[in-house]
Parts: sequence; C-alpha cells; structure tokens
Amino acid sequence: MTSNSYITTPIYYVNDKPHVGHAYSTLAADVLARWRRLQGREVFFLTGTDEHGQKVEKAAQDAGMDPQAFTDKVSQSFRDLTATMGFSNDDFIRTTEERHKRACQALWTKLVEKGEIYLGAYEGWYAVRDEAFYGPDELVERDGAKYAPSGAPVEWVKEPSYFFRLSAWQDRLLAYYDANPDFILPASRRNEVVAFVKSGLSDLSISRTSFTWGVKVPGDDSHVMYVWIDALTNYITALGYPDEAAPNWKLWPAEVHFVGKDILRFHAIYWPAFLLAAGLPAPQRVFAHGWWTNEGQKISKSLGNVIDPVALVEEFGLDPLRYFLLREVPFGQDGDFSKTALVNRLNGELANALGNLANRTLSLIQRNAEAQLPEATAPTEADAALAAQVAALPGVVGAHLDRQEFHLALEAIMAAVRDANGYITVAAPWALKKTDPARGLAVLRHLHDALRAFATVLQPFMPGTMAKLLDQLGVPEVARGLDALATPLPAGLALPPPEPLFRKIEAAA
Ligand code: ME8
Repeated sequence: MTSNSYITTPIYYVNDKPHVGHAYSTLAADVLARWRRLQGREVFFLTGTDEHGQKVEKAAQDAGMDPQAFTDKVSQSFRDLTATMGFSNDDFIRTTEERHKRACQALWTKLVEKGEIYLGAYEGWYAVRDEAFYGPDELVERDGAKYAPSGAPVEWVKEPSYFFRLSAWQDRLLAYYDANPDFILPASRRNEVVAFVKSGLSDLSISRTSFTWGVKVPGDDSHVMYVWIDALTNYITALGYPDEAAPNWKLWPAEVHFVGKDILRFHAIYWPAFLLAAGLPAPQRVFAHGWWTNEGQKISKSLGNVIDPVALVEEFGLDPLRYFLLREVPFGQDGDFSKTALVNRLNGELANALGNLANRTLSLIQRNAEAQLPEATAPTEADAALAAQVAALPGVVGAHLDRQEFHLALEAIMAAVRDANGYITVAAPWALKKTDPARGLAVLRHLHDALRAFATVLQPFMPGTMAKLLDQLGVPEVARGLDALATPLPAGLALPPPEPLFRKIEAAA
C-alpha cells in the first residue's frame, strides 16, 4: 500500500435532507482517514453532493424551486452534517461546480478519442429513483406494474443516446478482479459482482435527451450526461483532473471508495471500466457496507421513520453515536438501529468500562500520587501481560482497519479495556496506599500507560472525548500519534483532576 491515502464517500443526492444512513457512510470514511493521519500518512478525504439528473430535477420541481437554488439549499444541509458529525473531510465537492463540469467533459472527450463511445438510441426501462437502467429480466411485477429489484417504479424510455462500450470490458474487468482480490470487499459482495459480470454486460447508455439538468455532452448540446458518469467522475475532479500535474493528482488511485451496497454495481463495474478505458488506474478498493433498518423496519420517508442524525447527537452525544454505529454491526452487514442497543453500549462499554477505568485511575493519581505521573518500575507478571496486550493494540487495530473491519478493531480495543479492568480489580490500587504504597504507584503507572494507548487508538472513533481523555492523561498534543506511543511520558508529569468522559443514560427514551 502507498503511503498516501485518498478516501471517499458516495456523493449524496440532494433530493432530500440527510439521514443516519448518509452519516454512516461518511463516518466510516472519516474514521479511516483519521487513522491514516494518526499513522502519519498524507490523507485526502472527500465527501460531497450529487446534484444533477432527473431525480434531483424532479425534487426541485416538487419544491417549486429552480434546480440550482434547490441544490444550493439541500447541499448545505449535507455540509452542515459534516460539522455536526465531526467529519474531517478535506474537501466537499458539488457536481454543479465548474471544476466538475470541466472534469466530466475531459473524461468524456478522452473516452471518445479512445473509441469507447458511440451514438445510438436507447430503448428500455429506467428507474428515476435509482437513476438506473434495468434489463427486462431484472424487473418484478406487482399489481400489473413493473418495478426495479430495489422496489423503485420503472418507466419505458426511448431516446437517442450515446453509449459506452461496456460489453467490450467484460473480460478485462474479470481479469482486474482476479488480479486484485481485495478490490471489492466484503468478499460476499465481490462474488455477486463477479457473477453479474460473468453473466454478460451490455453497452451502457451514458446520455439523455429528455431533460436538461446535467453536464452537457461536449460537441452535442442536445444531450446531457447520464448522472452516474457525471457522479463517479467527482472522485477525480477533486484531485484536479484533467490537470494531471495538479498537486493532489498523486493521490490517485483512491485507497477506498466507501459505498452502500445499493450502489456497488456502479462503483465496481462502471467506474473501473470508465477509468481503464480512459487509460487511468482503477481504484484500489470499493467497500460496500450494509443498510440500517429502524427498530426492524426499512427506513423510508413514506413510513415516516427516517432517523435524523442531528437529533441523535443531541440526545446521546456525538461520540457515543459514532462509537455505536461502528461497534454494533459488523461493517459490511445490515444492521438494525435501536435506541436500547445504543444506550446499552454507551452505559456498558463507554461509561462503565472505559469511563470508570479512567476516572478511578486518574482520581487515585490525584489522591495517592500528589497528582503526578508515577515512575515506571520493574513489571510483575501481571503488569507485563497488560503492557504486552496494550503494546500490540495499534498493530491489531491497524490490521483490522486496513480491511475496514471497524467492529473488530473496536472489539480488540474493548477486550483490552476489559482486561485492564480485570487488572485494576485484582491489583486493587486503592487498598495499597497503606499496605504497599510503592506497589500502589506502580499499578497506577501501568494503568496510565494503558489508558494512554486506549485513548490514542480510539481518537479516530471518538475524537472529541479522546482529546479530553488525553488532556486528562497529560499527553501533549504533539505526542498523540501512533508513533509517540513508543516514548513513555516522563514521571512527575502534573495531571489535572479528572472529569467524567461519558454521561450514563438511565433508560432508553
Ligand atoms: O446513491 N443504511 O446517493 P444517495 C446505510 N448519488 N446507508 C445508507 C442508507 C441506509 N438505510 N440509506 C442511504 C446515491 N445510505 C448517489 C451516489 S456516488 C458517485 C453517487 C447511504 O443519496 C449509502 O452509502 O441515494 C448509500 O450508498 C448512499 O447513502 C446513497 O445515497
């Protein structure tokens, strides 16, 4: 893996305000981006909004607004969410920006030059809600009407269209998947994509003439580009494409495109095909995560059960929400959102296990060690066992995050926190002040070292709360990277009195 890391989220349609599913995709990307920075890598982390196409044009019409004014407004609500969720994106792209139109037209022109695009006519099914074409054998029939597999209604479309020679890319895509076994994760999703490509690819309609809200096709103003070729191009626009001398271009190809499972086909089939056809490298990985349901039900506007991430942050706090979303469900699988489960994680793992461990240790340092970090002394067997587990943690967490196994990374951290709680219970430093004060201080030092490591590796998940914990532990800002863990803090360091890190919630609201 290169030392640069480019990490992206889907760009979200501005047809409606953001919900917890959108926050989830960007959260995963944020945690990986923060981890890479903690490793000292150069990172570029991108999110943004997808603003063209029929679906957005229709949403603007329904709102009685001009599409540009409408997209300005809704895009802002996604930008506001990045602040609410503490996202550390380096850029926020909008597909209505000039830089993006320029990139789309450049990519298109390149594909024309390479002989990959031809003019024809499209006749077939289209689902505006998915902004996707479907073959007749993919549709399901209900009450005499036809629907896409996603449940979206379809309409018959017949119009002139430019096509991308996708069918010619079938074997080269399969060869690419073969040569890059981790290009699509999780593996179950990879198998689905491979099977789909093996079943045969048709050429892809990549322009529309029946509406105008899109990027114009170079040299043919009667066509706008299909919203997916426009949307996918955002990932290279943001790095400066077509200016390959742009300072950020060196970050291509992306380390990971995070996407929901609903849009994997576009990212794992169309996108590498467009790129390879244009002579550009394909991304290193596309990770398709699962979908959240709400207390067992599909999240949908018509059911009125859309989960507002802003309300959750207000109710439970930002970091508990960030922790819960990545802890509760194996990343890649579907999950059910329940407030009871969130409260259980918050109370059990954050407030009790981690929060109490920090509070007990730091309070005892105030009382028994004159508020100063005790010296490191020769370890007992129990001390050495804890220290070894703690020392291994960055490597273990890093290996999981390299494969986007956020839940396993958090499980490994929590296992170490549980063991540290076992250690404090057995060592009982509160009882040692009178019987063996030197041992009491040594125990507190080992616990402090462990807490420092926990707080360091948890920063990407809970940046605000872990900054507070690192302050309480006396760790200077310059010593909060992974490398710094190798250098012990000096004995005698003055520590401030601790404050509770997490607020316990009595019962689910
Ligand atoms: O598809 N659970 O945008 P979109 C988890 N513009 N994730 C969810 C979710 C749920 N219930 N609902 C939505 C688009 N998501 C295109 C993308 S990219 C070049 C263009 C997340 O606004 C998930 O990541 O419909 C999904 O892929 C994305 O939101 C779809 O957002």
